[in-house]
Amino acid sequence: MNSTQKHFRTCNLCEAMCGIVIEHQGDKIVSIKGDDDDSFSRGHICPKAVALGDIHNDPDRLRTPIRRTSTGWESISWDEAFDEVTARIQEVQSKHGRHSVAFYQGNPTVHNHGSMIFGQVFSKALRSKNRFSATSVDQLPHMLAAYLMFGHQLMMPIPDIDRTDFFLVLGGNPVISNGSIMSAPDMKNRLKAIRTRGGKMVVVDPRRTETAELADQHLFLRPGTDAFLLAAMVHTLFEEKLVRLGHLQGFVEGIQSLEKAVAPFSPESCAAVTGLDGTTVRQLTRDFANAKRAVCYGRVGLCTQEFGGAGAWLINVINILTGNLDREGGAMFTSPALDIVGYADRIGMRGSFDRYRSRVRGLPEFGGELPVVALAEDILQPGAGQIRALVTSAGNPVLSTPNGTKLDEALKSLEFMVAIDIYINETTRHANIILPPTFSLEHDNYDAAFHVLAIRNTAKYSPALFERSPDMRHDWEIFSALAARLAPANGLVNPWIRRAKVLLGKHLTPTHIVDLGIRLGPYGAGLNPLAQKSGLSIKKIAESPHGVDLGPLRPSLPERLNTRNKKIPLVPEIFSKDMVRLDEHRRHQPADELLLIGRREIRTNNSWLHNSQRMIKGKPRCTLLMHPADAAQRALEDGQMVQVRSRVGSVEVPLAISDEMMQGVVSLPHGWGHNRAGSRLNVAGSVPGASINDLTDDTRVDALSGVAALSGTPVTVCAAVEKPVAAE
Ligand SMILES: Nc1nc2c(c(=O)[nH]1)N[C@H]1C(S)=C(S)[C@@H](COP(=O)(O)OP(=O)(O)OC[C@H]3O[C@@H](n4cnc5c(=O)[nH]c(N)nc54)[C@H](O)[C@@H]3O)O[C@H]1N2
Ligand SMILES: Nc1nc2c(c(=O)[nH]1)N[C@H]1C(S)=C(S)[C@@H](COP(=O)(O)OP(=O)(O)OC[C@H]3O[C@@H](n4cnc5c(=O)[nH]c(N)nc54)[C@H](O)[C@@H]3O)O[C@H]1N2
Ligand code: SF4
Ligand SMILES: [Mo]
Repeated sequence: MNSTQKHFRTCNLCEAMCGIVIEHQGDKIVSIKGDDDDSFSRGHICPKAVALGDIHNDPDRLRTPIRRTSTGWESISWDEAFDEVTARIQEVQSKHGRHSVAFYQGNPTVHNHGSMIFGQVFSKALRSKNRFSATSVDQLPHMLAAYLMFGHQLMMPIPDIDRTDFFLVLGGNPVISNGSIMSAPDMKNRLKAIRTRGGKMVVVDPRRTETAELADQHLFLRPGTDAFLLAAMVHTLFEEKLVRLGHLQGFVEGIQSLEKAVAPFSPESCAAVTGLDGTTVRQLTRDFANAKRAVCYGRVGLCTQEFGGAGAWLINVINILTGNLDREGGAMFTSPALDIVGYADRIGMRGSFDRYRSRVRGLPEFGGELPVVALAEDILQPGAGQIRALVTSAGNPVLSTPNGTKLDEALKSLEFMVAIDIYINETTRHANIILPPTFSLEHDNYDAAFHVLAIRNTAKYSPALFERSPDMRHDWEIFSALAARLAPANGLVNPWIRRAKVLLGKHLTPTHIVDLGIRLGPYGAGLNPLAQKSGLSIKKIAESPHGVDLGPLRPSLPERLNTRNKKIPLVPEIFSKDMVRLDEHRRHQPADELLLIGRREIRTNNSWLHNSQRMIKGKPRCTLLMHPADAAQRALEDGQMVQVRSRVGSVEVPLAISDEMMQGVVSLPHGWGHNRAGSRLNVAGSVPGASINDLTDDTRVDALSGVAALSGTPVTVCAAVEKPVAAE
């Protein structure tokens, strides 16, 4: 019998980067626990970590490429799969043009340095402008604000929660999500520590969340109105002379235009829209401005709304006007070992906006991608430039993007679809071919994205735990194989491709590329072989299996700014224009409907952990939360099945009555709805739940940024109609 061995690595399921220790006997996992010696997580994990083992061993996980036939799926070889995929893509591109093949990348891409780097290589080889990703149902507004204000889409300021005295949270629930765009393990204790050291936390959310329960103050806000609250706060900062730029004084531009832009938004004039009275908003603003070190932070609930772009911009504005940007305990920038931001000039990843638009609705491009709310219509509506084929990778847009039913229909009409995924799920079941990559424990890991978005400067490298079987391929190898086949046919006109081709020809892995980046980064010794011992490299980082701590975040402005004049424009033009739209919106009378918002739950990870029994056991969690008064008004009882209906569809779910909801607002988690025929998710299918995105509306969008407006979807709720029992 094999002896038990210990393997240390980072859990790559969410953004928190917890250190884990996996005890195993040969290829059998004995346990997955928190690594007490990890420099960042100090032993903390959440209940999801064990799902790494469950997915690894899941009999439903695909291990060879499969092709759909009239009688079901058949296994095929990698070469056959690559050749067929390339031939079909080329056929569609030559018939209908390059842009007729679209590409969608989902969330796990960012948790895998291989797919992050080589997904780009593939995308360049495809040469289609119809690129989409989960960004446009997520953090797009923050990236847009970062691009326009700081000159780089990834310069999203990170709340320095370990040192702040005042943490203002809008539309985030870090106690459950474990934090997003503020990577740090053990979020709950870090938040508790703010109060222990005499600081304050205020949560603004239409639901009294698990995070709100830990806060000093929780404010119920009408969904979709954060931009009004924030504009009113900025208005108050000016009116009550609370603006203190401090150390930012010399490099902030446009303060007068800002004052003008927020002039119409007194707290009193916004009260009817937000549901928060003027006195409360003024006091909140004073508390924030007078705190020694404060930071304002907004996440998914703030981003995915009709004024998501304005909301993300105003958060930066508040941190700047109170002198809290780029200072300890405020909103700071990382100095990561792999400094993607610092290389901006060299690799040209600064960002871009509105260089072209989506075909049917004319929604703006951001960072080379179009908003995913446009995907279904761009497939369905005939005409020049129509999308006729799709490549998906690490995504499940049928469950994760608004009006999933419409996208589901659209996918059926494609001439060809290929999915790079480990499961046959609600989206990939439409593919002609599925290419399954290795899963987490079979490849090495360096969190190229999340070290850039963390609350401390840290670096950690995890080697693969298990050797993949020879007939498996990593995500990056799949992308690389497809790119190598596609690029020559697509003319190789793009210099990127030429460079990529050189890379592909050699045995250059994504880890080599990361290593090179680290050596050339702020802690590296460059390429001088004699100096290698003194600087960071993957090898050096790997010598510390519990991670390398590079210290707390440090002030870095104005040097780190990527704007041309090294100044921060407080009011980029598109935002001042958007304030006019915001002002007009105020005159819209709120309809007498319930407003639907989302939620996350500790044992979920978007749509894809439900095939682990341990993640779904217990009482049903896909329930509609409703305030007692709203339930009484509709004569609804706790636990009964209700029908929720929106403009685009309806679902049936059990009702859970709770005063944690704001009156007039209901909440349903996302990522459920595993009842669509043809998926192969046996465990998930046993507790399917319903998909909130069969209710969210693809026509609801932030017209400025193109992010989906998921928050505040108008719905009606009534008792579900008993289905008549079919006659024998
Ligand atoms: N209503 C509503 N909708 C939402 C949200 C919400 O709050 N409310 N949240 C949004 C957010 S923030 C996000 S990020 C999106 C997520 O949206 P998506 O990324 O589209 O969906 P996921 O559920 O994360 O699907 C991930 C897919 O990747 C596969 N996968 C897992 N690991 C790997 C891997 O290593 N390689 C490959 N190739 N595949 C892998 C899984 O099997 C699964 O099919 O959902 C969004 N949708
Ligand atoms: N357990 C678990 N953890 C996860 C994930 C998961 O699916 N499950 N997903 C991961 C991903 S991809 C991401 S992006 C992060 C997201 O991380 P978070 O943003 O922290 O997660 P959410 O729980 O979606 O928090 C959104 C909050 O916004 C509130 N809200 C909704 N509408 C509004 C509004 O209009 N205004 C305001 N102020 N609040 C509103 C909701 O009630 C909710 O509490 O979580 C990550 N971590
Ligand atoms: S908090 Fe995130 S990184 Fe930590 S164990 Fe849970 S899923 Fe993994
Ligand atoms: Mo996300």
